[in-house]
Order: sequence, then C-alpha cells, then structure tokens
Amino acid sequence: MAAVMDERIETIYRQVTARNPGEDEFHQAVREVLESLGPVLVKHPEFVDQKIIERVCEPERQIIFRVPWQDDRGEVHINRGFRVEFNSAIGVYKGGLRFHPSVYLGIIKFLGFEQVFKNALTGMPIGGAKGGSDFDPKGRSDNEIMRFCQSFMTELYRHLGEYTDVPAGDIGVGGRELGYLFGQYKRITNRYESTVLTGKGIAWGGSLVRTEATGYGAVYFVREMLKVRADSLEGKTCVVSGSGNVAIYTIEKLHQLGARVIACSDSNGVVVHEKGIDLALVKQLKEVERRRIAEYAAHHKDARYIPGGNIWEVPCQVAMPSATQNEINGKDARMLVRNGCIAVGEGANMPTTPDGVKVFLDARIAYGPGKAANAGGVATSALEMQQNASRDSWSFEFTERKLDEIMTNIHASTYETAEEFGAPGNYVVGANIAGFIRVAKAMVALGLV
Ligand code: NDP
Ligand code: 2IT
Repeated sequence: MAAVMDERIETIYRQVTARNPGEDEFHQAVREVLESLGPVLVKHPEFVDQKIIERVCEPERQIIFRVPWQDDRGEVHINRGFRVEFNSAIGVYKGGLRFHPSVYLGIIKFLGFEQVFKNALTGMPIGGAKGGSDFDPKGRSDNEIMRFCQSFMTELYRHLGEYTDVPAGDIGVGGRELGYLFGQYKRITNRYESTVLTGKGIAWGGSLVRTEATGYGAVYFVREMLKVRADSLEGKTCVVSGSGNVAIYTIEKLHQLGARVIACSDSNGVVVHEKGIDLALVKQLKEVERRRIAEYAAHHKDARYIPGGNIWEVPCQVAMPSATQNEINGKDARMLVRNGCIAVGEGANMPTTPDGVKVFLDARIAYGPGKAANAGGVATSALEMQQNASRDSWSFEFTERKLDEIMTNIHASTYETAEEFGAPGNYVVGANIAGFIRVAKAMVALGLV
C-alpha cells in the first residue's frame, strides 16, 4: 500500500479521525480507501472542488436507538440498535444487519463505509448502509431471538422502505432473524412489503442463491484471480475461517471446483481434517442444530479440534477468511506466505489488518480484498430486489449464472482499474478506485446534497 498519502488526503484523514474519536475500525477502513485515491484526484479535479472525499466520509444519516426486550426468565435487557445510512448517490441504502456483542458505532460505520464502494463495484443501483446491535444471540432461545428482533424492528421500521433503505443479514442475522424482523414490520405497517428486506426465505419473497451467494461469489473471485495467473482451484489445499453462512458456502463451492478444504473454525477453536472438511456435517451442526464447531471432531476420528487455535498456522495454498474483521494480522500473513499460500480471497469484511495486507501485496500473491471478493452477497440481494420488483422468481441455475457473471465483471473491472492507475495486480487499489469513481461521479451529478 502507498506509504505516503497525498498531503490533501492526509489532511482529510486527520479531520475524519478527530471528528470520529475512538472509532478505530472506521478509521482503518477510511485510511485504506483514502490511501488509494491520490491518483484519482489528479485525473478528476472536480472531485476536489466538490469535496467528494470529505462528503463520502460523512454518513448521510446515523440512527441510534434503544432496544429493550425480556428474556425467558422475565429479566429485562437493554441493547443498542444502529442503522448508519452512509451514501445514497447511486441507489437506496443497502447493507446488512449485524448482531454481535462487539458491535458499536465504529464497527457499523466501518461496515457502512466499505459497503458504499462494494455496492458500487457490483454495477447495480444500490447505495451503502449497515446496521445492527450489540445484542449477543449466543445461547439465546428461539423465543428470545424473536422478541429481540420484534423490539429492534419496532424502531427500525420507520426508517425502511423499498425506495429508502433495504437491510439484509450479516453476522448473527440469517434467515431466522430476517423472518422475525419481517413479521414485525408487516404487523406494524399492515403492508406485505417484503421489498424492504433481502435474504428472505424462499416462501416469502426470497431469491434462490442468496444464502449461497457470498461464499460462492468469493470463490468465483479467487477462480478469476488464479485464471489471470494461468492457474486454477483444481487440487488446491484451502483453509476457510469461520463456520457460518459465508464459510459454509465458500467451502461448498471450493469443493465443487475441485479444491480441498482442510480447516474451518469458530471463535472458540479450529477443526483440521486433512481428508477434507465434511460439509454435510458442518451444515447439520451449524445450520440445523446451532452447535459449536468443536463437536465436529466427535464425528470424525481422523479430525483434530484445536481449542483456541490459530487457523492461519495450518499450511494451505488458498486462504479464505470468512469470519470477522482483523482476523489476519501481519504475523499470520507472513506465516501464510511462508507456508506457500498463493491466494487470499476475503469473504469477511476487512479481515486483514493493514500490516497483513502489506505482507500479501509485497509478496505479490493473489489478494482479493473483501469489498470486491465478497460483493456476491449484496449483488444477489440486488437480484432479489429485481425479482421482487417484477414479481418474478428465477431458477437456481439462472440466478447463479448471473452471480458468476457479476463476480467475473468485478474481477475484470478491479484488475483493469489497477492497471490503469499504475498498480498492476493490486486489487486493493483497483477496488477502491473503481468503486470510488462510480460513487463520486454520481455525487457530482446530483449536486451539493
Ligand atoms: P455468521 O454469523 O453466519 O458466521 C460468523 C462466523 O464467524 C462464525 O463462525 C463465528 O464464530 C465467526 N466469528 C464471528 N465473529 C467472530 C469474532 N469476533 N472472532 C472470531 N470468530 C468470529 O456470519 P456470516 O457468515 O454472514 O459473516 C461472516 C463475515 O462475512 C462477516 O465479516 C460479514 O460481515 C461478512 N459478509 C457477510 C455477508 C453475508 O451475506 N452474510 C456478505 C458479505 C460479507 P462464533 O459462532 O464463534 O461467533
Ligand atoms: O457485508 C455485506 O455485503 C452483507 N452483509 C450483505 C448486505 C446485503 O444487503 O445483502
């Protein structure tokens, strides 16, 4: 990554950090984008005149609200809810909801900021937003999850709309939660507007392939990066962190394309299974029974569970971080490269720390940053919106083909943009610039709003 930021951009960055104190992840995400933008300002002085960078760093609207709910024993709990509507220059606010105890404004803002450029890369008409709560769903009963979702939506509903803001899932929010959220939205508004959410169940307006989309898309992106290097996923040894939605469908597509995934994880530990991860078992444990990945080893005598283990110590050729932010640091990145890793595709958002990113770029391995590599999820959300708008539903094959095309296009545009701006092979620069330019041009066209 460029060691020196353009002086003008450095000043903007300092203003952003001063204005948003204590929001480390937001600062990190902003810095990473801003570091790429120097050459863009040279080509587009109108972006300087219109203060596009300053504007793009300030969310259009930030909503913070109280979420009171009662657990099964009758105890009252108070959580905090967020929706940060970051940018609507190219379309309605779009982005997921995260329920995790680590959530605070800085996390939601980093995710919303990333989402702006990611959504732009898809080529679809979607602006950027993110929301969520510091609610911890772990160990909660179905009824507790339902009551929490109902309380959360009781405030959030007034901010949503097919032409305003359309959330989806993220960590801790999947099909079950979206169902409860929509149930409450429908009850309050007396309108069957399933167009206000994506990632919906197939029975109530959802799209086939949305569940698989982020993982499948990330693997397509890696496939494309390897293709440029006259290589393929066939026979590659892979590790995939996490064991949630993105991890599961990353593993599925890697296996379909002839690779072998030998490790996955959760926040408690790592499972290593040299023969290849038994995905049917992971799905049963995680999607059906909602258990911990530790239980995997009880079903396979030749698998190892390492409590508190570091998945990046498992030698692999392809690494796909699919859990959370900053899960790969500089040391992990060096270990991956030393152990022969040739490609990293980020299913998670900002999973690699800045020093880790530098290691990958310096080593010139194929490194696909999250805002490009994991855009398949939100792109398929946009496909779901298209189907809802035309009251149509497409087949699995047709929708998957569209997802594949979108990911192939994102790869091509980030690759070409990196070349055009003098950083061949650097998908960080390619993604940041391609995403930014699309949003910036729209912002100029819409005037000072
Ligand atoms: P899930 O809730 O389905 O799964 C999350 C997985 O990551 C779990 O295995 C979880 O383990 C692990 N994890 C979460 N937080 C931490 C943490 N702080 N430390 C260690 N492990 C952690 O979420 P998703 O699969 O949907 O999301 C995974 C990543 O992908 C996130 O970064 C998300 O922003 C990103 N993403 C998701 C998209 C989607 O469509 N769902 C789209 C694009 C990106 P545990 O159970 O122990 O918490
Ligand atoms: O980070 C992401 O792109 C998501 N969680 C998906 C957002 C969406 O609106 O589908």
